[in-house]
Amino acid sequence: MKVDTLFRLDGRVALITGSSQGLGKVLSRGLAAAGARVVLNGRDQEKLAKTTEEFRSQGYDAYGYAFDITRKEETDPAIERIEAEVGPIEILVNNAGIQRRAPLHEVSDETWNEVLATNLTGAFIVSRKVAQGMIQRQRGKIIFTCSLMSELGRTTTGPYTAAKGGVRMLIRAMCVDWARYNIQINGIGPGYFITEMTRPLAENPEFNAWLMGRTPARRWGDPEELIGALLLLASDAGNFINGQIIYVDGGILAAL
Ligand code: GCO
Repeated sequence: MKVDTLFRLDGRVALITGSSQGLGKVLSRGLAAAGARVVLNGRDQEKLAKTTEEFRSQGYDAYGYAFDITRKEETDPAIERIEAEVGPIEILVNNAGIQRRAPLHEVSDETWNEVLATNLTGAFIVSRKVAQGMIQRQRGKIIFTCSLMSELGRTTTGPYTAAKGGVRMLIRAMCVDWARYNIQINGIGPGYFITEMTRPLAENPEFNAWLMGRTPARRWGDPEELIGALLLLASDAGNFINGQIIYVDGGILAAL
């Protein structure tokens, strides 16, 4: 048993959606450090180019493809271009997501549709296209960035909670349809990590006090603490793990 290479991803092409900033950028750096050829994605061309250049200056094999995962007419051709120009996608991380906080009775149709389109439907659109090649090659890894809201609600996060709950069951739906093709579909469930999405919460003393009491580890996570679970699911180490979510949350889901 060679455990020293079990978590390596040398030469494997990994597409990470929503990766020009936030958790997606950190996850991408973890995959690149394990040897993957990382394909970064975002809607903002300038921000994406800056992050891609940053990765390359750090010696990583990185590429940037700007497309909006909610628009099939952009996503399908972009994935075809990636597979033609970089190589077959062996690892897909469905990370792109948005958060819109408001009491549910004040949520507009537009906000609801925007959150569900990005956090759930967009991930399906990308996965369906990438899975076509994975099914042909009889191998692949699809990993979703889930959330504590895949399991529990928090006030003012209704659309996000509904979408992330849907992601939890989409993982299982893909598992039962695609595991037979040697495709492993799983999720990582981040607790609270300080990113562009959560910074307003981190800067709120009342929220911080609540979170420190609610988290058994009594602290925010460091985004790099997600890399271990990610590499387990993205590498051969996770070849018989399917339909699961690994929570990296400092114990929040273990506590009332
Ligand atoms: C919130 C946050 C959370 C985190 C994360 C927790 O408003 O409570 O945005 O949703 O982003 O998803 O797992």
